Amino acid sequence: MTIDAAPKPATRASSLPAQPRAFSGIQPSGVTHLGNDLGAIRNYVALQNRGAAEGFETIYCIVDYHALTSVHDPDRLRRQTLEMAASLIALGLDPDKCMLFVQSHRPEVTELCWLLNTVTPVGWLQRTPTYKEKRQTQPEDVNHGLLTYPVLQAADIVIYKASLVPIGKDQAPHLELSREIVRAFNARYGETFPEPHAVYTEAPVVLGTDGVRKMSKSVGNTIDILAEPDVIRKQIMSMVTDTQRILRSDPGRPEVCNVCQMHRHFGDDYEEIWDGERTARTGCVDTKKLLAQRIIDHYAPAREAYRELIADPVRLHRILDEGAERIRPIAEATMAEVRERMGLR
Ligand code: AQP
Repeated sequence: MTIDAAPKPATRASSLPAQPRAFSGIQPSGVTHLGNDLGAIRNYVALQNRGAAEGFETIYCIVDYHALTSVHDPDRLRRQTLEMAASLIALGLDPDKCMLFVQSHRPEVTELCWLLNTVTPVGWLQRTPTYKEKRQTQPEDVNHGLLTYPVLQAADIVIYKASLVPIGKDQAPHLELSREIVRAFNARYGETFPEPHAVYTEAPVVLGTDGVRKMSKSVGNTIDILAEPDVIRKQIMSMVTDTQRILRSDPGRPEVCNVCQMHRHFGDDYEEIWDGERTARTGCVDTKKLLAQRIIDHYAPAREAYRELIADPVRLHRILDEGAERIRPIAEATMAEVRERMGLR
């Protein structure tokens, strides 16, 4: 686990929490892919366990308000929200150790988003890479939510005064913007929010099956870790490997082969596997088959847990409702303080 800079302890008599608090949000986007797990969810679980041992809080949120910028089918959004809750629990989140809830169940965050909008220059938002990308990928639907998306992210984090944010590297520009928004707010209204810091895994950017772009649903280059084994096998067998290795007898270059890179995360013997590639003892197909089997086996318990959880929506709703209730006091206290500081009360 890597923290991009040590969080500063609370200085003068501010209302910053004495202990660090961790927060992260994830979209209810239907598919949980390998990039989500290796890049972020593993750290959600690691921080949750550390927090439970060391006495700090960890808060995880399924960001359905954010999803509305792209998903406009209410039934789909509801279904995918439950699917994401089931996925996160199946992958190791424990509602007894962390607080897991749905963003829209704590609507105070939309008020805070509006208030933070008033300290955020519009130019900062127009420059964010995701906004520019979404303008390309959904040109018929460049809604205002896409522009203000990072402000809502900032509100998500700071309403809980979180200073540790486990994310993949693709989210770094958004987190930087959150830090700038925090600085702008604190400079205008006094020290209210801690500056959030990214927490990265050892795989902050996981490439997709094309071996070129970040693994991403919208690109369609994902490995869907909770899908049926046949689906996973097919996705992995379609992976692009070392493009210069044409013949089976050509030596491979594990350092540029995405399949070889993924082996790092599924077994201690990746150097042997790499050696087999370099000396052409093994071919790309062998290496892919092995990776597919390892990923299928690694996620088998999570797949089983997911099946059980998704078959019990009453339990999932209860967990999410309880999570939203548990964080209510933190959200309400922050909002009372912010309204006071801004002259609204
Ligand atoms: N490829 C990745 N490598 C490392 N981390 C990743 N994350 C996502 N893809 C990778 C991290 O997962 C967390 C959840 O991100 P999200 O809510 O943006 O999830 P997503 O919608 O599933 O990401 P996609 O697939 O990239 O979505 P689209 O295609 O809609 O843009 C974040 O911490 C993210 O960094």
